[in-house]
Amino acid sequence: MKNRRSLDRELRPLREHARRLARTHLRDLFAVDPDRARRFSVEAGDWFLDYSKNLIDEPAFRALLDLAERADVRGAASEMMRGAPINRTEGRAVLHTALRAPRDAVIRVNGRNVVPEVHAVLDRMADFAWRVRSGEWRGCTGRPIRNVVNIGIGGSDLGPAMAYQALKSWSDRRLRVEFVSNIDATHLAETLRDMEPEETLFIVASKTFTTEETMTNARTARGWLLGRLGQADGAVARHFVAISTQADRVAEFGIARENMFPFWDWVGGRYSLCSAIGLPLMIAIGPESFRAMLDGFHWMDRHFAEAPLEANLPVILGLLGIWYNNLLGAQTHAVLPYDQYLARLPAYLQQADMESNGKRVDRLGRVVRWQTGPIIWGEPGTNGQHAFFQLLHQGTKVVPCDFIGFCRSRNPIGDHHDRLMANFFAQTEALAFGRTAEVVAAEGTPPELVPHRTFPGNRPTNTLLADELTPSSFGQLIAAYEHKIFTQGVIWNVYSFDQWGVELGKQLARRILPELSSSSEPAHDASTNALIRRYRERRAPAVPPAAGGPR
Ligand code: G6Q
Repeated sequence: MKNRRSLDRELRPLREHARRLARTHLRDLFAVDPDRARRFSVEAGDWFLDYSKNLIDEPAFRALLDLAERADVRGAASEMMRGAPINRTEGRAVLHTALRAPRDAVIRVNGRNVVPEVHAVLDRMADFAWRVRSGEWRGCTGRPIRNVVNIGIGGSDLGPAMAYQALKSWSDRRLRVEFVSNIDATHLAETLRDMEPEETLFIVASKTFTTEETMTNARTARGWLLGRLGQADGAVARHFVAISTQADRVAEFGIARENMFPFWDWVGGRYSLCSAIGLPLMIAIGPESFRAMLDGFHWMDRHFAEAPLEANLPVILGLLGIWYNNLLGAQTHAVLPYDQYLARLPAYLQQADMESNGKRVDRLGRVVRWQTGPIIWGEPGTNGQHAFFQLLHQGTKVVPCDFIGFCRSRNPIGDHHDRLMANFFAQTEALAFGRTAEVVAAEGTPPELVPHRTFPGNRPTNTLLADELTPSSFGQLIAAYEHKIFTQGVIWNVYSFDQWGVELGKQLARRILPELSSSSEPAHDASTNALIRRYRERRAPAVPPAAGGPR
């Protein structure tokens, strides 16, 4: 990838467009161009993106495409997809696209084609998923598995947890699938509360197999299982499997090698859903639906690599994000899925986006003089409408939003879906066009209320619409966001695949942990010392997991 000099200079040609468009209104842009909705929309696979309700016009859009051209987004994508070590601060390739490549693809890391290994693991996962789903895989007392509990955090949790919820209507309802991530024992305790250990399978998902939260939860779960079954370590073989890159640490924990599903250091945590990290999802929805999801991801990978920039859905999403973030002063970006199944998508994208592009130095280590990743947030519609939409419509901040919806519901009951979608369309219309003071006054509104009831409009939105939420359309959507994030990282000239910013807090926590139960003076700043002392005075003694742990 090119180490470019300065984005500031590259943004110059766009600033004039931004100034011009900041003085216009979406109402005018639509009025002067009857073809606008068609001109600013694109179809990619199952997805239709209407981006006409953005504060852009043809010259501004062209200038954005030029920016992508100059940043060589296409070259950078091809470098990533052929296995170059683009994660330079960690010295690694970034190959989540290889996880969904077809069997006959050839993608080399250090000269070795990784595709056969990827498919060998997928086949093993499929075999295991089938055995659990069919009841062939049994617990140590001979009972079939009814509960699957994934223990992982961050990238080893958010992806499969979000996807499981998204594709729940494709899942085997006889299985209960849960995701435990928080080191707060409440998460594990509440999850295991009504579960029978004989029917419970734990999946310990950790790339490094050292993550404090995951290992603490895994040890407590093991204590719970062995304590409740009154058995020795043998039970672990029937009730624990692992997903990791670290075979030795997995073995040390007591999980047999044949019960470990590997992945590779060229898979970043937050990009790992398509790897063995997807095992709980595969068990839930079955190997066939999982493969359909991978095909969806792969379809979008090809589109990103091959479609011209002006018709490239992830590139367009990325450029629009740059437009607001770097030229029109937006600080945040809302993701608003109008589908309850996608309720966790905003949380998932928070990690994908903010951990990737929440960076303050460029690829040469210099502090950047431009804005990088935005704050991502959101909730499913229509819930958000009764909460924070007030600010979107009448607040003082620009919040570009992605509205994501489907033409058909997986639960076509009564007129729910039409009502949901009427709101979906109404919101982007209201945000774009608002309601002028004149119209509000003409409706007979008392003059003193007119300002309160006026909607300025001119608030930008993307509409992403697909026919139906399927494993494939879901895979396409997630891949589109991955590549949007990649596009932006290239333009901001930051390294999107490391996350050093999570380290300092972890180190300090390791130092503080022994201080919480010690009587010697804590050695921090005055505020932290006082808080630690206060906690010490009030803390309760711990209960050992096997004795009194969960339950
Ligand atoms: C993701 C991050 C981070 C990671 C978790 C879990 O990109 O690297 O969220 O996934 O810290 O790490 P382990 O899988 O190693 O437990």
